[in-house]
Amino acid sequence: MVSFVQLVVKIREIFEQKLIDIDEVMRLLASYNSNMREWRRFAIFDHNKYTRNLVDVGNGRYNLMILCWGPGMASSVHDHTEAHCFVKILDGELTETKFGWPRKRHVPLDVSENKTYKKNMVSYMNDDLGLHRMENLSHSNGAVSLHLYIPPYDTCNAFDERTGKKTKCTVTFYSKYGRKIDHRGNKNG
Ligand code: CSS
Ligand code: FE2
Repeated sequence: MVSFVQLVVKIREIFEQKLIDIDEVMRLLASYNSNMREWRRFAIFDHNKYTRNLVDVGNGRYNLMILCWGPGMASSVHDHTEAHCFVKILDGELTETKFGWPRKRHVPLDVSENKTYKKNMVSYMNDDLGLHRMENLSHSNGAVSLHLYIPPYDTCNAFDERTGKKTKCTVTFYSKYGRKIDHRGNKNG
């Protein structure tokens, strides 16, 4: 069994290799049994919006962050700009809704899948699988998730669910390495 620190170190080791083995990363993330004491210094919540908290950038090939979702908070519908996206639930639950890419203008996006991830479960997403939204449907509990993006993910596109209209969004951090940064976190994504 790995600790959170060992997990971060093992992720660094995996990304010293050139090729990414998606199953290997999934297995590694799944092997971590979430322990709040180990990651809570990164888990900084905000009342207004879910937060992104940077944990590690490794050798520059990826970024690893903890997202904190208050009750009812959701991401936009977004793409992953050619990055692999792994999500491991550290606490609470998140529901993912997948959509197809917009086919025509001014038409609602098609929902392709809906799945709730519970503590310790791992999901994988990339642009070939379409778009998604992540949300914490709980009215009372927060959720905390660990996100690994390869390559590092700094811009993305958000989509209006009703019209398919696309807007650019930037990915910004609420804290880095456990320290809050002084501007307000992200707007979208
Ligand atoms: N992409 C979203 C979270 S769902 S993968 C974000 O970073 O805000
Ligand atoms: Fe995403």
